[in-house]
Amino acid sequence: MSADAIEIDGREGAFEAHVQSEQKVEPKDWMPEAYRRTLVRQISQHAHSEIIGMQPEGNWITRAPSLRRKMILIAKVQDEAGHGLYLYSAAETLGVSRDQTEADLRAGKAKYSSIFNYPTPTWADIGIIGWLVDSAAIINQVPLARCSYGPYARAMVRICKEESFHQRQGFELSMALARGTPEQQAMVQESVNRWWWPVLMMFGPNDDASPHSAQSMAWRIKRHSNDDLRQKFVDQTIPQMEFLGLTVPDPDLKWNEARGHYDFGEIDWAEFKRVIGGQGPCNRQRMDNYRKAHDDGAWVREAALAFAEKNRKSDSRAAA
Ligand code: FAQ
Repeated sequence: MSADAIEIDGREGAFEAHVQSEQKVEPKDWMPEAYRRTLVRQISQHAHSEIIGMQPEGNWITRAPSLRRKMILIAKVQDEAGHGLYLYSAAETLGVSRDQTEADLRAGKAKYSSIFNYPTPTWADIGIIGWLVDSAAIINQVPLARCSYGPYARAMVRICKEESFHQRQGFELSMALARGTPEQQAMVQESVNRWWWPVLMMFGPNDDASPHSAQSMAWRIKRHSNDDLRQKFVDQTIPQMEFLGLTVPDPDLKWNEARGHYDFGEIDWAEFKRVIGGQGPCNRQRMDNYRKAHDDGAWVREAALAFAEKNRKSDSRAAA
């Protein structure tokens, strides 16, 4: 074995021991290239989800039914933009620029969460996104605050605090509709019927079909498997549904006393594959809007660069 190989093996071993002893990996630490690539993939995908995830709710800002609801919705959508920016910054600490990750999304090379490819035709969808989509996001992301990579873990602490406010406003909105007129009750039930299965898909493929889970868990990036988190979401959400007098569109759902969990039906994985493959109900529209916003913002980027250049020149004149 060459001296270099022994050195690399030594570093691998030290890295593994560091991670197994629950210490954080920081940007300047040595890390295996595959660990770095896994984080770049997950963090940038997560960032893109937050940015594309502004669209389904942004659709309702001009039509929110009261000033209070409009203020809440604007604040929520702004928070999502902020989450995207923290996450692009976390990815930059791994050596990929935000320009590059955004270019990959525009080029269709990068994924974002399947859930944001579904439409929001009714006001109830805004309550359901806050309640169900943010609940699922929180269940997935709270363990990521203990992820082995320091910048991602720290970003997650703040993001989860904001997501928990989002979840509460969604539950409160859904509760107002569930306790409202028969038309409002029917609207919120219809929305649950459309969102239930797509929300369960947010957790990713079943464990035996998830190519990345085992290694990501060994590296302590992911702390729980996709199926364990999905089960936690179902167990937590069904009593909330019952409290609101709502039902989920799953004839196989039932409490399993022996397991201490709800049993639930099989997800339509063909639909999941279609949606992450670009053929969901709104994939095209989401990407067209994203590319258009980028093109429309060209003048802002040019003006900011010209301003920075002007400041740089005047700073260097002052220093001379
Ligand atoms: N959609 O082996 P695994 C939010 C892909 S943020 C699309 O299980 P992994 C806040 C996966 O990337 C929501 N693709 O992969 C909000 C991989 O593809 P690749 C986003 C999916 O990474 C609320 C392949 O399938 N949250 O909601 C999906 O170990 C309201 C194989 O899968 C995060 O990103 C999916 N649902 O586990 C914003 C959290 N599932 O890369 C606005 C961080 C799987 O090989 C409004 N991410 N894939 O081409 C994670 O925890 C993980 O990346 C998982 C997937 C659990 C999503």
